[in-house]
Parts: sequence; structure tokens; C-alpha cells
Amino acid sequence: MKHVVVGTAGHIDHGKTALVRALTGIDTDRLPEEKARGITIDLGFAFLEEADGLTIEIVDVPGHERFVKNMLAGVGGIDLAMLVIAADEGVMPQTREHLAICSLLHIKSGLVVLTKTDLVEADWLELVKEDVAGTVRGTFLAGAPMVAVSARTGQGLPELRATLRTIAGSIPPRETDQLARLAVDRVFSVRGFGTVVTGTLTAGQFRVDERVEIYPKKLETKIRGLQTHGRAVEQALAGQRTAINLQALERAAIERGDVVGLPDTLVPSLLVDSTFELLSDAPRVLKSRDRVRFHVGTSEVMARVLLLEQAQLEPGESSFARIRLEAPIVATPGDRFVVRSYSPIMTIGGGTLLDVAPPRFKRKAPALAAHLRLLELGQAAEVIEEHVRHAGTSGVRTAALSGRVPFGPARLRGLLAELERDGRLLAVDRDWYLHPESYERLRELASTALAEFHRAHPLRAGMSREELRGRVGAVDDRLFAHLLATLDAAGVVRAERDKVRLASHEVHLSPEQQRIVQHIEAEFRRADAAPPSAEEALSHAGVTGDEDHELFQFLVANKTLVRVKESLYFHVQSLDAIRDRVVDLLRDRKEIAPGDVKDLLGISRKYAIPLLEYLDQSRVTMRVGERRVLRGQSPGA
Ligand SMILES: Nc1nc2c(ncn2[C@@H]2O[C@H](COP(=O)(O)OP(=O)(O)OP(=O)(O)O)[C@@H](O)[C@H]2O)c(=O)[nH]1
Ligand SMILES: [Mg+2]
Repeated sequence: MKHVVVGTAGHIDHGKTALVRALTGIDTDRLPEEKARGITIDLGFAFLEEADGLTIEIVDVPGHERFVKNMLAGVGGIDLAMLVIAADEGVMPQTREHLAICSLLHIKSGLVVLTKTDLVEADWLELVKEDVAGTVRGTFLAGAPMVAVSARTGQGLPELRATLRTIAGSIPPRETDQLARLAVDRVFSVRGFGTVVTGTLTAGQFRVDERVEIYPKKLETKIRGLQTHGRAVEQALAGQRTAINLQALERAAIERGDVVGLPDTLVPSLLVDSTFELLSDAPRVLKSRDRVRFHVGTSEVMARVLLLEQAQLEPGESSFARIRLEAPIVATPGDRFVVRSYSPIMTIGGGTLLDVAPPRFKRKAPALAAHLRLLELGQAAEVIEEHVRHAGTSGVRTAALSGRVPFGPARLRGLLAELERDGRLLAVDRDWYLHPESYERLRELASTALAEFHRAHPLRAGMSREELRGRVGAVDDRLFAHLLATLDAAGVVRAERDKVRLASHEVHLSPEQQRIVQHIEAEFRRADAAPPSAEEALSHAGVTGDEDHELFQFLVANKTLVRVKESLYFHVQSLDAIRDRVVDLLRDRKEIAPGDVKDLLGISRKYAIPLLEYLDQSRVTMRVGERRVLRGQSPGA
């Protein structure tokens, strides 16, 4: 089974539609207006089934100058172009424009059909053939078969069909490892079925019941049914003209230019980086920031072309460009696009998309050109590494990368694994990658932040984890944990519970600081169950300050002093002894009142109440009414 999509091309009235009908028996002009005016306005579709499992799908396009935009929507997904030229008229403006468009889209194969031969003499036909050969010289159609036919008499049609079959046979099958996508070229609703979209399935495959997303509109739905040339199928494959019946979506919700893909795989973009070439017969120079019509897939969007290497392009010149779109497009790197001038409307150039989610860069920086050259010409692995490098310290997920590289998900996964093995990428966890340079940057940020912290707070044991995470750019929790674990294993930091310090950090007290600390500690130890306030203890040691004083906090951090309540600290040994004495008393009495503690320790309510609350919180005692019992024992037990 092979599917090849052929697109017609050529000037208005040159006999494209008549030729398709003569070949396939299908009249592709469906609209009443097309019938009335005798011209094609929008795309038409037909097909030929050959004996050996080959299906030739045909997209018939309009030749009218005003409908080139529809022509562009039709030729986006084709494999080969059939340039139709009426023998009586020869090469005309849209013959050239359609040829230029097919060239810009990098269509690789095709043929020329000279039709209406019933209207001309044999020697005139020879002249036209020579003229056509000159026109296609230097294009993908140079040397391509040229077949003379008449749709009216049927002359030459068998030869044309045989030629199409031969060319179709030589077209390589489409890649199977590619994200499935279909650029919508028609939307309509069918009674009893609902909304149907059609297009060429450019890559991948779709199945009935599969969940899909309509990009860029973010509409998620399900494939209710699939058809290829009028027949219901369970599955549609790359290269097939496909009609998709979508579940529960209004016809008005979708339009030409939208793309059907698997959910969360494609990337809608308002900014893309690309190569750009101005056609050598473009009527004038293109200046950076010129407003143009941008065509990719089946969409047309207004855009501005920012030239990255020069201020303007002469006809025939090319450059890297950053394209700012006025509405989102949905495409992948490697896709070709066509640009037409704003007014008068003319095809002037095109290029290849290199990045559909470009990183910020200083415009015109030499680094940007180097980056784009790598995306254009680099090996697949280098391209991935470059994207991960630019993802910076937050890293990038495989799923987010797959819509941004010009190759399929299976190849991407293989290359990521290879890069990780070679140490060119780090895996934070499965499907999440970071460039070693970014990791190095995080290490530096963490070390610098810790060193600064230690310098500012030499008496503090360490920095809080959350504060440190903020200092390295508030990276994801898992990435931060990974970073700390690696730094700890490497002996650079010590991460203990919620505090992190440099492994080299030690708290050093000067002799004077030692004296003060010892003085405060001695006072708390002496005061036992009736401790002084921080201010008092500090002033007795000859310094002014409150509980935030670094030396007081030093005693708290090393657990010499324990905070029982706001501004109330006890010496740790006193607190241990108090707890033991209260527990003993409770063992004896089963339950006690605050007054009992006052008497036991010889202290006032000011200390007794906070102490009991502290013991409640420490799960030593439990409050029952105004009294306390030992936790886990009820009164009277
Ligand atoms: N004598 C003669 N007339 C032809 C032949 N092929 C097409 N015609 C006539 O040429 C006219 C235009 O043919 P179409 O097939 O509509 O031309 P087209 O290229 O599809 O035109 P657009 O889609 O509008 O660009 C019609 O009147 C056809 O009957 C042919 O081989 N011989
Ligand atoms: Mg036509």
C-alpha cells in the first residue's frame, strides 16, 4: 500500500480541472460559483487507484491570481507537482508563480503536462516545449518528463497515467517516526455525523477513537470516524488524504490552517527562527521588519520578517530571519514556508523553519547566527544538545523537545539516551534533561550564595533550604534536591534537614565573643526555672541587644538555649530537669494544676504556664480542663 499526493499547478484556464476529470472521472469543481464562472476557486480532490496497491491522490488547485492563497494551502502536503500548461498559450504568470511556490516548498519531483494540444499545430507545440524547458531550467522540474495531452480528445492520457505511476513509484515512503499531524484544508458538517475536517496526513498515523488536539486552539476531542477517498477506515497513514469526523466540536470552532495532532505534542508559535531566501525575480528588496503574508501548512498569517544578518535583502539573497507572527502557527522545524508581499500580493520568497520556540537572544548577536547555523546544519545530536543548553537551568522535558526538533520521537529518545551516556546531557529524572553547563551554573550559584551567607552570618550554622533554592533561581524542587544530593556526595556542601552549609564552614568565636556566650550560658544555667530575658542576659554580659542578637541566636542554634515561648528561653539542661521533675510528680499524683508546678519549682505563673504549654506541645503532658495528666494516661488510671 502506497499513497502519493500529486498537486496540480498552473495558470488559470490552462485545463487543470479538465485534465483531472479526464484522468479520474471526478469533477473537482464542487462549488456553485465555480460552476457558474467556469473557474476553480478552492481546492478540489480526486484519486486514482492503480493495480499494484498504489493510490495516487490528486489535489487540484485554482490558477486564478486572486486564489494563490488557496493554491498554497493545497500544495503544502504534496509529494509531486504536475505543472499544467495550455499548449495554445504557453508559459503565463501563474505558471511561473506556481513553479516558484513548488520550488520554495522544496517539492522534489514532478512533471510538466502540455494540454489542449488539440488546439495547436505540431510545430507550434515544439516551440512551446522549448519555451517550457527554458522556464523550468534550474528548477526541480529541469529534465522532468513533459507529456503532451488533450483532455478533450483523450490523446496522451494513457502515457500521462503511466508517467505518473512511474514517478509515484520512485517517491520514497514517508517517515513513520514523526509526530502525527494533519493541516486542515476543509471543514464541513455532515448530517448525523457532525464536524468533519480534511487534509493530507503529512506524518504519523491516526486511528478511530484516538484522542486528538486541534492546534493552536487547544481543543481536545476524539476521532469518531476516518475516511480515505470516501471509504470508512480504522486507521489513516502518512501520505493519505484523510477526512476526520471529530466528536462534539462545532463546525465553527475549526478553520483552514488549524492542525490536528496528538494532544500536547505540537508547539503553537508566535515567533520562529528560520532561513529565508528572497526570490531572484522578486520585484524589490526586502527590508528587515517588512510586513508580509506567511504561509505554512494550510495557514496564512500576517508577519514581520526580522533579518538577522543584514538590514535588507536584494533579490536572490538569503539570510537567517526571526519571524514575528500576528497569529499563532503550528509547524515543526524542517517545514518549508512561503512568503508573499503585503501589497501588491506576490510570491517573493520562503525558507525553512529552524526553531518554533526560539530562545531569547540579543538580536544581531553573532552568537545567534552561530546558534541558527548549528540548527540548520548540525548533526541531530548536536541540535538536541543545543536546545537543552538553551533551556538553561530549568532543563527541558522530552515531550517539550519533540515538537521542536525536525525528527521523530523514537529517534529523539534514542539520541537523548546516547547524549546522556556520553556525559553531554544530564538526566534530572526520566524524560527531563539539563545541560552540564547549566548544572555547573547552578553549582556556582549555590556555592556563591552559601559563601555569601556564611560571610554575612558567620555564627549561623547554615542557610535555609528554601532561601537557597530562591537564590539559584527557584528551580523545581526535584532538580534542587538532585543538586543538593550531588553537592553533598561530592563533599561540597552539607545538607542537614532544612539547613544547608558549605562543608568547609565552621563557626568561629573570637575570645571576646566566647566570653559573652559563656556569660549568657552561665546566667541561664544559674537562673534555672526562672530564666532572664534575652535583653537582661545580654546586658549583664556587657552588650545591648535582644533575642535576634547573633550571639544569643548562636546559643539557640547550637541548642544550648531552648525557646519555650515567644521571648522565653530556658537552658537545655534546666528544661530537661524540669521535665523529669514534672513527670515524677505526675506519676505520683496522676494529675496536677499549674499551682502544683509553681510550688514544685518555686516559680511564678509567668514561667509555670508557658512551661506546661511547652510540655503539652512536646507531647509529655496533656491538658484535661484546667489540669494536666501524663500523655497516654487518663486521670485515675
Ligand atoms: N480544446 C480543449 N479545451 C480544453 C482542454 N482542457 C480544458 N479545456 C477547456 O479549457 C477551459 C478551462 O479548463 P479548466 O480545466 O477549468 O482550467 P483550469 O486550469 O482548471 O482553470 P482554473 O482552475 O480556474 O485555474 C474549459 O473551458 C475547458 O473545457 C483541452 O484539452 N482541449
Ligand atoms: Mg480548475
